[in-house]
Amino acid sequence: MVMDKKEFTSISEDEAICHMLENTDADISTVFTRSQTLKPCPIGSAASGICCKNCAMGPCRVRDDKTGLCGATLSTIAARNLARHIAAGAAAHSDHGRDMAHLLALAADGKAEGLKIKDEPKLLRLAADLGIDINNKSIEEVAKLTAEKALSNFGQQHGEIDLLKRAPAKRQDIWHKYNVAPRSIDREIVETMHRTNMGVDQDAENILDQAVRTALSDGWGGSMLGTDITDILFNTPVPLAAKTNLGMLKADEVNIVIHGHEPTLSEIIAEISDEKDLVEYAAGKGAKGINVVGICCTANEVLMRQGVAPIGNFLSQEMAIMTGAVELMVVDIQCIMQSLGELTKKYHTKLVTSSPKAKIPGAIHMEFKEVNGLTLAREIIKAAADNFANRKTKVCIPEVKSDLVAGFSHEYIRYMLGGKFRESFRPLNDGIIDGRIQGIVAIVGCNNARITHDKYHNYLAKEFIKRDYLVVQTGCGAISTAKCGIMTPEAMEEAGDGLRSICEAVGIPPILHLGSCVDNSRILTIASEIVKEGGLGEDLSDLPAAGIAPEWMSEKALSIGTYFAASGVYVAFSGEPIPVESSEEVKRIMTEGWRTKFGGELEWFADIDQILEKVINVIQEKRKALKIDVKKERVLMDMEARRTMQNV
Ligand code: BF8
Repeated sequence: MVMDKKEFTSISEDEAICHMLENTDADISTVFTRSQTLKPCPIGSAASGICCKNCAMGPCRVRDDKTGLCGATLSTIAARNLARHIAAGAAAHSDHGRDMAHLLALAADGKAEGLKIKDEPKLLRLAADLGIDINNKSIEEVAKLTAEKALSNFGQQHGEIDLLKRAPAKRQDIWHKYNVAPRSIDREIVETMHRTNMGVDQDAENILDQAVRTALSDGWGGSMLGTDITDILFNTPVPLAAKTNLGMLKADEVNIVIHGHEPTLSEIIAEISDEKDLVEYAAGKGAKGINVVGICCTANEVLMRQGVAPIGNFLSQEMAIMTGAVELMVVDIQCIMQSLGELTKKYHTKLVTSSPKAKIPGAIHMEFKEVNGLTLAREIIKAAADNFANRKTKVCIPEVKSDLVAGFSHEYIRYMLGGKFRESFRPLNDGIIDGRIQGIVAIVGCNNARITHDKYHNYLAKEFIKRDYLVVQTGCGAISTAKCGIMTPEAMEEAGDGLRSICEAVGIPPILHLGSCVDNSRILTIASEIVKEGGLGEDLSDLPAAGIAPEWMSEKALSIGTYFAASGVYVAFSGEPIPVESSEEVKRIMTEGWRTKFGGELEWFADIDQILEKVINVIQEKRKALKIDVKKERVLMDMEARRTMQNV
């Protein structure tokens, strides 16, 4: 489909994407062209009703006061469908977390080629939180026990997942009071699938309570374990400078794109890509070097620890191939468009799948196993170099790139605020209490081809920092604002005076990149630490903080939004279709109902300015409740007056 040039800026805010669309043959199909011709199915909207396809008497499309053949009401169906989405999202994050725990066990046994434990203090902290006795044990023994305990959090039949204990005591009481504390990760996902099977749980609120329990098993379970273990094996991030966007591809080097979500193979590829023998191998094929770059959350993982350039987020993946400069794209799991298989046939790019869980027609499968990581990484790099001479088309790399600073973990935030000997969240709490920081807003999640690419992420981030809200980001949202050039300390120029004063003092950007989507668990940890630091209430629901997923598309985002709401945080989602639009009862349960029970809620908006206004109101109400809503003027010491007084 041929698009009008004027349309490009309404398709993406990213100049590099517009450049690619403008310079691509009209017969190339992309997610952007397909979004023009394939309209979303209206089922699910208030006017069209909702669809239940959980048994073969249907699918039943239910509207108004009608029911399905079995009598299922609109609210039951809406709650069931949402619960299944949440279970799928929680499964995706958690299965990734499980693989990290498995990897830790193998690394402890010396059976994970190319891997060893890099962050021992973090391992000891996780071991303590999992209740492991570390006395008289080697680091490998502790790692083995930690991995085993982490794995038991997935499959145990009794008790509850261990890391719930990281939440403030009051929050844990709320989860116990409403019986939503997850017993284990797999059990909650299985039970959600059971309860939403035909003729089982028919009470919308009860179904959504189970959805909450499942989402909590993701945020405080699978994702949190995934983040911690990734830090243990590959290092806890510290701030680093890097660059982003398609302009980071190099015309005269072998370009390898790592894409997906699992960090393991990609971390090894990035780490060894500058080894002499590999660089010489590439030189022998006519290339000046080996350039490893990333897309989506694999990119975020290796950016956070090695400074590898993210050349784009979810909607950039096809564009990277279309530059004609990518020798090889290696993908693992999640958010990988099937269109890549067909698209790579038109270019010289080799598409390599590496996970046994995700094969793609048209791709070469080179399977990653923990025992072959290093060997496979070498083979992949050499396969890319072998392909350098096969570039078919004229290379078209947009000259678009931006600087960024990433790599903020909760450990580093404590350190940067208090220094090595007095690390603490105190200065952050004080900044919030005295009003220099009005609140913390997490702007996270995907891109969605139904919304102008990156537009809402960038708009909201700029509007919030202007008003003195500290913005924290993960996932594709983080890559969006990085590409926009506002994830640098210099972006403090765009921040309000209060936030700017803190950014200046600490030397940080007003927007903090906290990592991949699994790393949303870092936000839970940071929020818990802020509460424990004192002065901002006793529970996560007291904090002047909120979460937004302005361009969401993945089921994983629904799980994230739900675990934040169930942790006491106000969450806003934008975009259409809204999955529960047709049921007023379900929308009420997720707003008023969850607010009453959990102190947080998940609300849907079609309009981005409504989100901005609502989030500001919610945070200002929290400030009022904490009695910190009056902005205190900071009085600077008058040294001359002080000297005069001392002389009197
Ligand atoms: O896990 S933000 S599009 S890449 S789902 Fe996917 Fe969404 Fe991007 Fe990372 Ni998260």
